[in-house]
Amino acid sequence: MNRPALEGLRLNAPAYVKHARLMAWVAEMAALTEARDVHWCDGSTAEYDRLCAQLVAAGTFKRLNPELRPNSYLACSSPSDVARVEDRTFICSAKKEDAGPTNNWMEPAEMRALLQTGDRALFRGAMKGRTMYVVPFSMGPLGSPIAHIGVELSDSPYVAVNMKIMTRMGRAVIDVLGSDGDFVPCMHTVGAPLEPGQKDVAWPCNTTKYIVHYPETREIWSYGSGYGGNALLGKKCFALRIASTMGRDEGWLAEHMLILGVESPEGKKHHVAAAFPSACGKTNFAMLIPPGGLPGWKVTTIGDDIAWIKPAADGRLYAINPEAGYFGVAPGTNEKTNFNCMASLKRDVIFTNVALTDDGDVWWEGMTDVPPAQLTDWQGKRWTPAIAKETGAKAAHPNARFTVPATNNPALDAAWDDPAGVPIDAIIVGGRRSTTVPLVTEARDWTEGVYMAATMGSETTAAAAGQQGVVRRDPFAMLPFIGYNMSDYFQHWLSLGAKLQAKGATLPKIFCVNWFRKGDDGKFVWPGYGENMRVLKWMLERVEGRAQGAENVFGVTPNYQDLTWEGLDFSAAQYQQVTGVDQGAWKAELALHDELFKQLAWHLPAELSATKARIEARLAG
Ligand code: SAT
Ligand code: MN
Repeated sequence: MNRPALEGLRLNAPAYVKHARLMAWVAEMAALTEARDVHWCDGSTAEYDRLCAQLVAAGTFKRLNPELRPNSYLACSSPSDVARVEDRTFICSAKKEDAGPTNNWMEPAEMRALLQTGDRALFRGAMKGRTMYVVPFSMGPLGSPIAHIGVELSDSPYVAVNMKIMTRMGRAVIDVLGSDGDFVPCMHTVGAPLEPGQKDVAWPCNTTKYIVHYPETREIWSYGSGYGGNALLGKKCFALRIASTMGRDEGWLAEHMLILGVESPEGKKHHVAAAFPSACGKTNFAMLIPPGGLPGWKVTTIGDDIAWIKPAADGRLYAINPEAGYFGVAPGTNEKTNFNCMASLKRDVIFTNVALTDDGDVWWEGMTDVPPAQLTDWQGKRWTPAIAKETGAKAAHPNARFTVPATNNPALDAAWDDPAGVPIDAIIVGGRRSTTVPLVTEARDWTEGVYMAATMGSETTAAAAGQQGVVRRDPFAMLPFIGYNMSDYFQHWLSLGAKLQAKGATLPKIFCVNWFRKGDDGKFVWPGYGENMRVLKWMLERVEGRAQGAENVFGVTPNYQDLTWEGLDFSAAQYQQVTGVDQGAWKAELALHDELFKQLAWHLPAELSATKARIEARLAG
């Protein structure tokens, strides 16, 4: 299509847009969705401020008291739209086995008919009465060889402003795309068309939801939700589901991992990546402040949620954080649990589903020991501690979130947006387990580490719709985020490790952690948060070959005296409670690994079954 023809469709493309394929796609999508008009986001602060003011006028945003929380807003969603919807998330590969048994799958043509091509396709007319925002974004430093570009088309201005914080977004991305650069098309609608004269609601969405990925053509189509990972398509949909398939094809890894830097008192710097499921403390671990008993140690943040890890010419694995902001869980965050996070949240924040105080600030469960005398809860109702006691009503939704630029973080690592990434020395995996899994175990080799990650279990949290607190297998914390067959993903990890080892490279050591063991009183035994530095220190000393540990059935765990205890009152008996390996519990655990391996039997790497057999033999002996 030439420019005059495109303009006929009121495409409104700025003169700096030179990409015919992009313009044609935008025109096609505007026609399909019958959007009222099209706005190309330039990513400027002026545009951000304008959109935020528009969201305030629409009732989606409340501007917070500028004296208490400058440049910050609160959005409260529909109570039906508060978390990722895993049962509505689909991987539509051509072949069902490529999506694998852990993903929902539908024949691509069938899904396209439903969303796009059929007479009653959901996207047809879905943006009536609304503006379609064109949101060009880069995952990773702009123009970096590791980065990839996406363009999200969305009828949600809430999405546009969140994407401004979470990614490198706007005109600069269009410039990098040039006239024919590659981009991942990300189509999003809240699925709430407006008829002429119809009044909008504060949080438009639809009870029907589809979060759809076509891995072969690298496309994302999301319908019906305006919340988090369902709608900010650069995050889980692109940077994990689509990127994991790119990584499989191109020899790299897209992982649900935080990345941190650790400097020892001697000034030696290491980098660690860690996979924990959603709402299991990735943001806290990435911003950890070492306790006073460990003077001279310093932790800095590279990323808090996603790592793209690629082998470099020297054979080592380098990681970048593809994001530019944090979309973290608010409840439980306070100056004791995460001081750096609270400092990051002092200004420039979009809060979603936290409570509003009477003086125009925010509050959530756990922010202060003493709650405010009264406030407005996330559903707009009056809330007092007495009401909460009586009805159990939460002031903030348990999956309430903040969106904040990474540059607000006082502990931001100097290399956080280095296009080359940082070399990874250790990889940690861990779930939320009240029992069974020890505080820390080091894998004896890469394969045993992959086994630990593959069989990891975790109790479910409020980050996803559905029942909470039930243990499920969550391999590599990627169960909801893997874009292809899980067994093939395990094989990809094993093959990549073998390939690098064959080149003589030193692979990162792999560790499995569990901060969440509970005592008979139902309380966490391990203090967690900053005290996790003690475990981190041991891991890095192991990397350097200077710390001791004891072999257990599936790896190496430190003895009590192998950790540093200065400044913490934690007895050997308590230590036994968080590290003990209970034979009966492990027999039951291995039965669950069995179940997982049965589910994943197709293409399951033989090395994993062999590792399991070795653990079973050790357990029996
Ligand atoms: O809503 S998100 O998917 O971005 C958050 C999470 O579940 O990790
Ligand atoms: Mn996450």
